[in-house]
Amino acid sequence: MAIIQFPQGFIWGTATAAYQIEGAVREGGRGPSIWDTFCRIPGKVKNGDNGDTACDSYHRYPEDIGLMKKLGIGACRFSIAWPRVIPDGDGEINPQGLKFYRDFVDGLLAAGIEPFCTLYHWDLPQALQDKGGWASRSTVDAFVRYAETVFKAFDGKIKYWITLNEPWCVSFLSNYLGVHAPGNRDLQLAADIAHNLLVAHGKTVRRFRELGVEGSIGIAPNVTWIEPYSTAPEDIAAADRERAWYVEWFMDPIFKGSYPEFMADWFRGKGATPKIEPGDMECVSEKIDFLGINYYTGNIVRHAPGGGLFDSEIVDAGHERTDIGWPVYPEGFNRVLQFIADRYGPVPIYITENGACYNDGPENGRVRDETRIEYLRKHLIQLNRAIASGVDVRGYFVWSLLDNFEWAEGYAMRFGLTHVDYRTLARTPKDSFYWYGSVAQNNRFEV
Ligand code: JJW
Repeated sequence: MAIIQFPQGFIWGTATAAYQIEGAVREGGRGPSIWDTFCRIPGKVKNGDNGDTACDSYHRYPEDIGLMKKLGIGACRFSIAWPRVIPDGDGEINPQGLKFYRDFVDGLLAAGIEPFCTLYHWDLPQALQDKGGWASRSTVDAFVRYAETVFKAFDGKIKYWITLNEPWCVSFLSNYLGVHAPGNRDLQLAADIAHNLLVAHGKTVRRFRELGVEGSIGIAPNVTWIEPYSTAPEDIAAADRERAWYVEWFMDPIFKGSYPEFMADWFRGKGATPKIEPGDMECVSEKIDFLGINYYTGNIVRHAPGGGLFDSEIVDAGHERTDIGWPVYPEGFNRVLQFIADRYGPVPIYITENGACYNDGPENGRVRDETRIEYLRKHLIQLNRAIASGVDVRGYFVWSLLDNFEWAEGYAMRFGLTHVDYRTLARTPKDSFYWYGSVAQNNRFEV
């Protein structure tokens, strides 16, 4: 038996997001978000599901904090719903919204759990979408004002801040591929939104510094590892283009102050160059204290003239797949971390999401999700290798504490360490909950 040991002080946590777990969408003064709207467009979300109730964590958060205590984790990544704090996005501050999150954060702190707060996890106030959404610079300014409101309300209580979750999903998945809210299909719009999101991120980091807020701030992009199908130059180039769309398109501006040249050429060729204003790139590249990384899967890609966006196609390499259909590719975890460390230097990293969709349910009160334990075990082995090689990873958050609303997949896809019965809202820790709790409490595990 071998021991996989993590560094002293390594932070273990779980992650959730407001729209996916809270419910209570018309309580406490909350305003509507783009996901409330999107869920009501027929065909957009599996089974016509929506976040109206979700896991009812708005009312049941003390029980959820109890689950975190039972796990023995040191940190909780959660998100604040902008429409709860400023219901129309840029108008009056809603004191009930701030109170809800103050009670939640105080509960975490009383339980000895460090809050990691995501400011934006996809639930844009609908009123701002009605005025152009992220395509409009006025939304950028409204976001900075919302962030400042929350910084001031939680200064000294919340010391880890994430500006944006997965800007690729917010821009391209939601406004080019049309899979997520608001469901547009326009490459120029998506490129402009991707740019404005980066500007909003940079301006928020600047405001955080100007206010002298205690703690550290970062961003949490999603990354998919892309491997070339062969050593043929055209396959390597195709894989580079695919990976750049997920990784470099967002990280180069933050760490290098410019877009990756060959991708900028590609967007120019598509007539979708983002509108960059003077000073934008200096703002976007405002130094961050840490980089969040959301990793789930990897793909094998080869050159395919006319295929996809980049004359490429995904090759089915026979990897096992989770129940949502994503390949299980643990080696990609180590490789993408090496790639990021090599390209961007020694930035502190937190794995802000890693987890798997397996839809096991309870049998006689127990959920035997061995496949999730295997997924986590394999990925933590790869993470340990990345750390041993010098990548400065300081913490790891499983997606997710609870089964929850998985966006366009609705409640059909389960990522939780805890099973949620959506009829009764009863929580049942799965076998993976106990396995991960042991890892978190011992900072190591056996293989
Ligand atoms: C890509 C679907 C066609 C979430 C995607 C769909 C079709 C080309 C998990 N991360 O719920 C990526 N998640 O809220 C944040 N990460 O394309 C948290 N990425 O593409 C989790 C979904 C995702 C995706 C979902």
